[in-house]
Amino acid sequence: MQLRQALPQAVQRGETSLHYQAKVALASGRTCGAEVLVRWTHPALGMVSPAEFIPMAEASGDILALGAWVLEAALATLSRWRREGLVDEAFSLAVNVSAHQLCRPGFVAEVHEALARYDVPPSALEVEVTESAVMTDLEVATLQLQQLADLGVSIAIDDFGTGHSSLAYLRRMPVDTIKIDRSFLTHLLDDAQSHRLVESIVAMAHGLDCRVVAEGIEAPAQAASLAAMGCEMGQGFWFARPQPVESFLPLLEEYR
Ligand code: G
Ligand code: G
Ligand code: NA
Ligand code: MN
Repeated sequence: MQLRQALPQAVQRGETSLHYQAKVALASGRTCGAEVLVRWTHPALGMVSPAEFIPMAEASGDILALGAWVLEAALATLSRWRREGLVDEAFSLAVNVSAHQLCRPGFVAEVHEALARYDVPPSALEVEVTESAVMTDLEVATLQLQQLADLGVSIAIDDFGTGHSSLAYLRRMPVDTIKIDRSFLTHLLDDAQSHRLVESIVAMAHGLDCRVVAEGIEAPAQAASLAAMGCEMGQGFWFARPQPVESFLPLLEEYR
């Protein structure tokens, strides 16, 4: 209850911050982007997990203000990194967008306006939506994603393979990237069926002209196995944990 009451003010009080997790090209080992993950440091309770407060914010509608802040803060950061030459033209930041945000009229215009204001090319922004967010209102979601894609923003399907969705929608949507959920990696190395399942997801994604990101890579052998399948990118504790900007930047230098 305490959390739910404090949530609407969290952003205004400056209690929210962003963490960054590297996305690594598996063939070269280079960091080619990052996912932005929001954090909330409650004055009394300390760091609250987004797994706890995101569903809360989605239920209360606070996700709209929170999501707008995340987008704003992410673009401000990316704009600065680009100006300071810390990242190259191809570096992209991925922002998680919930169903509520995606389906709100005006969302695309907001994104467009913010990109222009921060002088960030649309291709440097990726929007991550889960299968379930897309299925909440397939028609509106498809329309909005198409408009984002028309701007030049990249679209990624997050937690792929875990939602209740029809594969048919994938073909009709402007999806650039499929992110294989980390649960698929648990037995990648010790179970032949798991291996074949991930291989099939990669092949299917490629069949739809999508790039593949594997989430939750915790061991180098997993990275090698995925690279051998042709999976383009990886994300996970083996490469880097989600971390605040101060510790993320040196890591960027190191991998570049
Ligand atoms: O950050 P962590 O790694 O604990 O993330 C937990 C969950 O919170 C993930 O499912 C992630 O997608 C979600 N999440 C993190 N940041 C954001 C955000 O800015 N917006 C939305 N909608 N979800 C987020
Ligand atoms: O739902 P989404 O994929 O956006 O969630 C990202 C979540 O996954 C964050 O909570 C992040 O901390 C977590 N995460 C990122 N890399 C790894 C990893 O290698 N292993 C595990 N167990 N969790 C990870
Ligand atoms: Na995500
Ligand atoms: Mn994910």
